[in-house]
Amino acid sequence: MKKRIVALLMCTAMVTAMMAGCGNSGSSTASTDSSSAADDGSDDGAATDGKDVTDCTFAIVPKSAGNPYNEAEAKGFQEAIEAAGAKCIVSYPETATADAQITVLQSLISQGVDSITVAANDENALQATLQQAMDAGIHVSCVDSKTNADSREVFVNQADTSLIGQTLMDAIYDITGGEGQWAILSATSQAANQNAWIEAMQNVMESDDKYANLELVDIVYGDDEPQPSTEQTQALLQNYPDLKLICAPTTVGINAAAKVLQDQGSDVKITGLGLPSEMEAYVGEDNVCPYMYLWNPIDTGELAAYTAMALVSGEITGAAGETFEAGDMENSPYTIVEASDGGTEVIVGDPFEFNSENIAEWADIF
Ligand code: RAM
Repeated sequence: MKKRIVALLMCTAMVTAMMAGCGNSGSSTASTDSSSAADDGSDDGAATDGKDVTDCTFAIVPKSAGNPYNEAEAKGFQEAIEAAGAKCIVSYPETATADAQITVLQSLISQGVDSITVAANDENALQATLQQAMDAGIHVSCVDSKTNADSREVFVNQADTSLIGQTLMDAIYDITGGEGQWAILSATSQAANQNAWIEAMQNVMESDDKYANLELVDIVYGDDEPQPSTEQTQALLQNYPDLKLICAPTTVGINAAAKVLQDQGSDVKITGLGLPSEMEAYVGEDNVCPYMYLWNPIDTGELAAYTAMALVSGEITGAAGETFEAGDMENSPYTIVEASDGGTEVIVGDPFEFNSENIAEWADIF
């Protein structure tokens, strides 16, 4: 996992390569103006290939505003797009709901952007709107939280879903000593990423007797908002006096829950996915959160930007097996692979453990 986002020196080379690829394609629409960038809709749903990215506008629609994770992701996206000489629009929906995202998506379609990257608040509810975008020649990809396979060209997945499930279950097993009651504090009930990780955790539990003495007593939803997450944590503590651990696979939830546990002097432990900058005060062997995991959200946004640019330039179509360069990113070149939902994805890297040894240095970064 990369520590610092350095100036994207490779960008110039990449843009040059993209422009060259565009010229070679024979179907270049390099003169497309960013203010009227959507094509005329004359193609049959497949987006148009071979644009010069420096003439194009790339939009990112995160899950919601006011969440530092989403802001870090958008920052990585914006920096890479602008370093390539293209235009970036960051459009936050008002709430972490599909309806709020549809409003934002409709506006981007009317503006005629060339590419939309969305962190979906619902796996299926955006389908009609995203289809409308693709029909208008706009490239559609996902980051962080995916839509179904029909509503995207490719998904930029922060880490392999099964690996996240296994990693979190290993942490739960280790911190509880392998037995006792535990609960999940998630984001919204519709969040595709959290739901996939929860399912992956449940699959791990069912796949091995090793986890037989761990009892998952409840899954509650704090809607990726601090106050509801706080209230849900308080309710868990009240409803399950024998609770040993809460796992929150959301940066908002883990932060809110850690504060409740620390304020109450509770013996219940927390782990999950958290931002080091928000969790520094709670992470450590004798603290409420012995250790937790995440990845670099800035890198995730950056790879989403390179993916969107490669789609727009015609370098990739989003098909499994395609490979593309992503500037100076650690694992570049990246290869698109089959996803378990029948679509495709590109994986940023592995989940990373944050503990008392490394939390301070990462807290300065995100
Ligand atoms: C929250 C959001 C985001 C997720 C992280 C781990 O910030 O739900 O989608 O990826 O947690």
